[in-house]
Amino acid sequence: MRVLVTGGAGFIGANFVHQTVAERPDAAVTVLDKLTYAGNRASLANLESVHLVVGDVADREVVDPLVADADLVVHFAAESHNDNSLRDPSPFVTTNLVGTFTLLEAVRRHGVRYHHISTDEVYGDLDLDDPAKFTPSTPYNPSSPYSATKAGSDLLVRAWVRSFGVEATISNCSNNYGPFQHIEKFIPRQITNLIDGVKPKLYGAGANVRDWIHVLDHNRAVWAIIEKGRIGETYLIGANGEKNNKEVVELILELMGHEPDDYEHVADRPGHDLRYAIDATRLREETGWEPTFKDFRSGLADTIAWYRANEAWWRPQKAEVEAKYAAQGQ
Ligand code: NAD
Ligand code: TDX
Repeated sequence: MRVLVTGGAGFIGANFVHQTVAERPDAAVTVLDKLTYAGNRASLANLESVHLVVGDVADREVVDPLVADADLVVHFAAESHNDNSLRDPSPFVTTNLVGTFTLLEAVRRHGVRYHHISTDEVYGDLDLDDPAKFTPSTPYNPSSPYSATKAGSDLLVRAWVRSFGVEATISNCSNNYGPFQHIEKFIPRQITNLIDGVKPKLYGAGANVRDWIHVLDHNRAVWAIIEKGRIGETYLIGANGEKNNKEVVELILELMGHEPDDYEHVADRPGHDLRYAIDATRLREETGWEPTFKDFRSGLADTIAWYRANEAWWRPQKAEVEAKYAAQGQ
């Protein structure tokens, strides 16, 4: 099977490529990645069988021949960071909307199976004391330019299924953690701050809740949907991992040998979503998928060990990332 993975040099995509090469010897993997600030060639080191094409998913000339040569497209490429989308929404519109449109037109022309990677943020947020979780029928209500462009890309996929018969599935996953995550994101930012002797930075009071899932479990669910999912359907991926940000920072501090209150409160994110929570019943019932990382504490300990052992991978970006945050009081 020829698999085209877009965004395969980013966090989740690179893990997907490693898992696919290790577990599916019948898959020939090509990665299409623009290598933006978030893409890193080093995340695909030692994968000689993988063909990396450096290019833009919004560029029809690049996309068309690659899709024509594929049996399956798995679309991870995106501008993915909320804080960046508040500073400059422009690349979010181009990559997340025009990029998805360009891929959909190519899979339509060539009759190729397509899986669309999306996020729980398309549903907006939940109150802290609301017993509800997101389900596939929750109305879309995105808050940030990032989540609005992801929501728009999901709707394009649905329209291309209905109007043109494109064979597509969509998955909306909760917050991922694990190796190869860019250090602008919450968990790796705090781990690398502590390695540098800097206090973790908590937005606002730290009461916001995220539903954490290990990246390897996300990707296993993606393969389960590709193999067992129904065309045209949306599957929510989550592992019942709700924690507030303060609890996560306290756990990182404890696991790294510091006092649990040794962090700083910094300026909050404008429009900061309060809580995300996933009901993954459809995924579990239709595909039999179950998470394998059931203990957040040990998954986090492994992640901390990975960042300690792979300083050469993240060090070149640290000063620039922190300078951007400092400029906005974070
Ligand atoms: P990331 O920012 O780490 O990686 C994105 C990758 O896409 C990078 O390698 C980048 O170079 C590439 N890219 C960006 N613009 C491109 C373009 N125009 N053409 C080609 N390549 C381009 O992101 P991630 O955290 O790995 O997220 C991957 C996908 O998963 C995204 O679609 C995101 O919305 C979704 N998602 C992420 C999470 C999470 O917790 N990180 C949760 C749910 C869904
Ligand atoms: O330094 C920080 N301090 C802090 O308190 C940072 C960077 C973040 N935060 C808070 C903001 C959020 O409540 O931590 C939480 C997680 O922040 P991010 O890692 O930026 O993730 P989030 O905004 O929740 O979005 C993530 O999950 C959904 C991914 O980045 C998205 O790509 C995905 O769609």
